[in-house]
Formats: sequence, structure tokens, C-alpha cells
Amino acid sequence: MTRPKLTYFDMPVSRGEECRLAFALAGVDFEDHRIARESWGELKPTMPFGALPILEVPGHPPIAQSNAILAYIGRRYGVHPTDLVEAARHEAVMAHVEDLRATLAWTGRNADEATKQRAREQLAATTIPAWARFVEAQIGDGPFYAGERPMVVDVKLYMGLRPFRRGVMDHIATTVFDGFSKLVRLYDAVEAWAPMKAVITR
Ligand SMILES: N[C@@H](CCC(=O)N[C@@H](CS)C(=O)NCC(=O)O)C(=O)O
Repeated sequence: MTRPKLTYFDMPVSRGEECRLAFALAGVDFEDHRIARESWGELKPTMPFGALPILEVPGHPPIAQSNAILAYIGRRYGVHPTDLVEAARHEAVMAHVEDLRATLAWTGRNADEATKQRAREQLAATTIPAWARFVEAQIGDGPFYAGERPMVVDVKLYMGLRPFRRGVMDHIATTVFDGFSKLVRLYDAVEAWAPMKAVITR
């Protein structure tokens, strides 16, 4: 193995896809190892934290946790700030995306449809706009988080917003982020960035 190897499910979604997109952003060739859901049960206990994605770099143990993988790709290939404080600020935003996913996850789990709908409608009216306001306040002239050049944080934000904007989140309108013009601009700019445009699935 000479290339970094990313392992995730065979789907263009969530934490695995954002790592694939980060490689595309960096212009780096990698082994895109996609596993079938059926083989997951056997693999799961062998993962560092029982989850995917993982990244394997030749000569090292696997790296788990999407944000750690993104920060590694970003640092290694120049799409994450070199300034320590700036880098930490980007990592905080990436953690903020994970917070949103965690909040959403419980609404989809073990809930009957009516309960799920109520919970999601409430999130769309309260938690999600509050989440977006915090990010919006940190974006400057854009179009990306740190200005004119996209970094791994932009890919994380893009993939954080994508299920909403594509209508994948039942009971939450695709327009839920429309009032946040800087976030929408960032989302559109990531999608339009040439190396991304070539690999983003529709
Ligand atoms: N905090 C972890 C969460 C990883 C996670 O929950 N991954 C999901 C896929 S996006 C997974 O592996 N699900 C299958 C399972 O947990 O069995 C990260 O950011 O990588």
C-alpha cells in the first residue's frame, strides 16, 4: 500500500464522503476502499472505535474519527491552516457539524413517525437556526470559511448541510438554511469549485 487508503461504506454520504471530497480538494490520489453493509458486522469490532470512516497511512495504525482524518488530510496536503490558532478554529467548526449530526441522529432512532416528525419540526424551528447563526457569524467575506480558498472545514460544512438541502431529512424543509446567506454561498461555492464539481454526486 503506497497510497493512503480510506475505508467507508459504498455510499456517497456523510463522514466517509467528506473525507473522499477532502482528497479531491487536495488533488491527492487515494485508495477508495468501499465495503458492503453485509460485511460490516464482522469488521466493526476491528475498527479503532467500532465505526467508519478510517484512514490508513502506510506504516501507521489506522486513523479513526472523521474530523481527525480531515485535519490530517488538510495538514498533510495543504488544505488546513498552518497557524495553530486558525487550525483550532476550523476544527471547532468541524466539531460543530458533528454536534448537529448528533442532535439529528436521535430523532431518527427508535422513534415512531409522529414523534420523529414533532422532534424534527422543533429542531428546524429552534436548534438548527441557532446552529447556523453561530457559523454564519464566523464567516467573513467568503465565499469560503477562511476567504477565497476552500479548506477541509468547507468540505465538512458542505457535507453537514447537504442532506438538508437535498431533502433527505424527513420533516425538515430544504429551505431551512435559506436565511443564512453566507452558509448558502459557501455551500454553492464548494459545489462549484472545479475539483469538487468533478466528483460530487448529484
Ligand atoms: N464520531 C465518528 C462517528 C462515526 C460514525 O458514527 N460512523 C457511522 C457512519 S457515518 C458508522 O460507522 N455507522 C455504523 C456503526 O456505527 O455501526 C466520526 O466522526 O467518524
